[in-house]
Amino acid sequence: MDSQRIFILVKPDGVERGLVGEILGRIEAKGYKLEDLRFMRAKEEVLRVHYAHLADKPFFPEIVRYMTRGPVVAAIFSGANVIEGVRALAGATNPTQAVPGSIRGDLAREWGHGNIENLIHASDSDENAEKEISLWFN
Ligand code: DGI
Repeated sequence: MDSQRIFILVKPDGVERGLVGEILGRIEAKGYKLEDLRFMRAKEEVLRVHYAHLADKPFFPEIVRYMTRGPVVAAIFSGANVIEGVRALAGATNPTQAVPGSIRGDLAREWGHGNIENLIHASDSDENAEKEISLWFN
């Protein structure tokens, strides 16, 4: 893959904890190119499309509460195999299981209230990256 794009979000916990620079910095330091950046509030109707694969899960209302409780930072990065690379930087969904060295492994943990707060969203395929870019950057 010559060049590819990925959509990422620094979630509300990342903004609250002052980790925006650290998270974007790790992706930049790896060598990926920042293409666009926006500070915003996530809208519930956008989250319903973004997380359509989770919309019927019992924890979906918690995700909406979490993702709308404060601002997020949306960004687009590009580079060869950027999706695989950024997802490796992000680490596993559950921050307890995310390996040290990854963003979630180094900077996130479980808080004991059931909801997973894991600092960053990163697209998992070319198709989803392009869909998410049009959804969030319309
Ligand atoms: O690609 P990821 O963001 O790592 O994971 P995903 O798209 O499967 O899940 C999106 C978000 O939904 C994730 O960051 C946290 C939440 N989530 C996923 N699976 C679970 C979950 N939350 C709870 N409480 N339980 C789950 O099993």
